[in-house]
Amino acid sequence: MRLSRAFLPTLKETPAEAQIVSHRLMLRAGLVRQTSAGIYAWLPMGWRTLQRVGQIVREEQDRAGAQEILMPTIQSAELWRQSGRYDAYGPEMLRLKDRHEREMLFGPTNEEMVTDIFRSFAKSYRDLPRNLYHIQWKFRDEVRPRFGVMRGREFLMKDAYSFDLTKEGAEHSYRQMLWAYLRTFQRMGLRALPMRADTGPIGGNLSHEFIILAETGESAVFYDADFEQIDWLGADFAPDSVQDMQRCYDLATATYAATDEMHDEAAWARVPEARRRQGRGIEVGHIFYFGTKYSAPMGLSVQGPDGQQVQPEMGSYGIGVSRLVGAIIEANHDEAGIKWPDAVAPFRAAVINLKQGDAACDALCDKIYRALGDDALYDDRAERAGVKFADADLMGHPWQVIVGPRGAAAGMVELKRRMTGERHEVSPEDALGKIRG
Ligand code: 5CA
Repeated sequence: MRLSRAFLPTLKETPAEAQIVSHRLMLRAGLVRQTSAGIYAWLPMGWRTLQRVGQIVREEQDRAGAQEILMPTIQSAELWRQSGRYDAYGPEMLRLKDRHEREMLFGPTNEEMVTDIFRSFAKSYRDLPRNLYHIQWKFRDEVRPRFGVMRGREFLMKDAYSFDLTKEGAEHSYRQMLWAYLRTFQRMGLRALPMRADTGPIGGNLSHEFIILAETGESAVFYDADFEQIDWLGADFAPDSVQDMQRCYDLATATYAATDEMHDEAAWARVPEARRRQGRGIEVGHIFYFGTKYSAPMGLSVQGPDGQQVQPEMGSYGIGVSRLVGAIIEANHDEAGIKWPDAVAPFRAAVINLKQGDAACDALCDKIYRALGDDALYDDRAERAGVKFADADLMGHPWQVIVGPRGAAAGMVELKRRMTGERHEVSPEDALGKIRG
């Protein structure tokens, strides 16, 4: 994309309403625009990143055997009456009426709807196990929407739902998702720690939150320092092995790590004092095992191998896709702006033309830009070099290809790595090779 024609509205001033750095940078770099309290429009730069984050989530869900569907945002109150949650949910639920005065709601989560869909098709134990997921907008009328997309009212969530014949089967599904989550966050350049968590309005008695340690995080956490050192997906973990999935789960449960709601003083006292860590974190994912909490009241049952009807054991697994964009920035920035990890960057590289109108500079920039195609943002504006550098640093492209008249005459460019600040003079071919990885 050519910057001179792009819709990438950056701000010079720091917006006063933004309290945390990721929110400030998302507004300044033109990723989002607030349209109502806790509701955001995603502008080209933000939308590209949101899609990349969503795509990594999708690939890892598919790899773990979950199947993608798309359920609607609007649901009928009737379904929620069947589970008993319509009245229990409270003012966080946005309730609506259609023209026939039928009660509807904007979905805050989809346990009821997916159970309804599944019960209309699943008849026998051969229809199990299954895991269905979607990536869809949710609405929760949060009391205090804040920190931009971190705690929004409308937000994008990946939610998966597993159906198993037995408790053991359900526990296996839970471990598969725990493993998939560790992979998902690692691919985004994040270190997310699975911590024992409260189940809240989703219910059940087994649950882990995936926490990225950050001072600005909304969750208070307690953990054994050893927990941070675990190489979750280290070289000795074979991908997709059942034993390793179990080991990963055992690691997550053996070492003390809990959110404040689940904090257990007695267990905490057994952690050697020097290893006790107390901090804050951002919850980017949350997984639940809740047995028959929805299948029982909603009448979902299948015929078991012995001919008896069985109520499937269920779990649900959420990832805050839009929250992750904020969390990634919170973990990767400096005073100048965002430092996108390669896997989620809106553009892999900025091509910075230091002398627009200089024949050699224009020709070399065009060549590099054409070679990179959609991966590059070409700064072809008639702006000063300082402005271009500042914008590239703010927007955080992993690579900057800087083309000036002296280099262009010698057929060389400068290549800057945003994450480390390293700069090297290289040939255009070498630059392209590095950027393409
Ligand atoms: N049905 C379950 C799992 S699918 C569920 O809804 N879980 S949840 O309530 O924990 O939400 C899942 C994830 O969505 C959270 O871990 C968090 O990352 C994200 N999330 C929750 N509320 C918000 C919000 N107000 N703004 C942004 N992201 C949110």
